[in-house]
Amino acid sequence: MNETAYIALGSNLDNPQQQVLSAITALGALPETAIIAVSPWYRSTPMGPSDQPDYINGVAKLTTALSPHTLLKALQQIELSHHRVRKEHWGPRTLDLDILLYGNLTIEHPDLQVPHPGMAERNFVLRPLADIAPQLVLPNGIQLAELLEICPSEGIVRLSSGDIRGTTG
Ligand code: A4P
Ligand code: MG
Repeated sequence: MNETAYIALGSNLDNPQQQVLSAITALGALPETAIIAVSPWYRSTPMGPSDQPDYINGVAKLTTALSPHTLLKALQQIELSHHRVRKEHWGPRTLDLDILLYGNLTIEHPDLQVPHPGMAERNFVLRPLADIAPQLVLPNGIQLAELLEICPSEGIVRLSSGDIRGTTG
């Protein structure tokens, strides 16, 4: 059966704009999976160590027949193919792909927590998610709009589609 999944994309190394666009292409090529929507892109100041470049962040909405763990493995393969090297926690990365939501499931597994535990405090996740799913309600019954209201709004700038395609930095 197909489920709706929301994936957060983030990059702050090696031409982040190119990284996230190429990740969208890779998501669209996953088996038994189709992209339903891609949010606008945002430039955001780093959460965590501040001695790293700004991030490009966005969210993709998928429909998929892959199980949550199969989807996670597929996302990790895409990260690897974008030369992701895991070093510092919250440190810079060429590509980070997190499963925000998978249907209405709550998953508490050592390798996979859904909804993504950090999403409620991250405006660079909530804002693009709300752009493509303004009415969304989390599995615990909380509305996305409520989370967005109480989440600090500083540090992020929405890019125009021209910005994301036209820059190289
Ligand atoms: N994992 C558990 N649940 C999930 C899930 N729902 N989706 C596990 C994806 N993975 C999930 O992730 C560590 C482990 O999380 C994986 O092995 C998987 O089994 P990781 O990407 O290898 O390691 P990490 O970088 O230490 O953690 P994580 O969670 O990706 O980092 P964060 O918390 O996402 O932070 N600032 C801005 N402005 N924008 C950003 O995008 N991103 C980070 C990374 C820091 N600062 C940022 C941004
Ligand atoms: Mg991750």
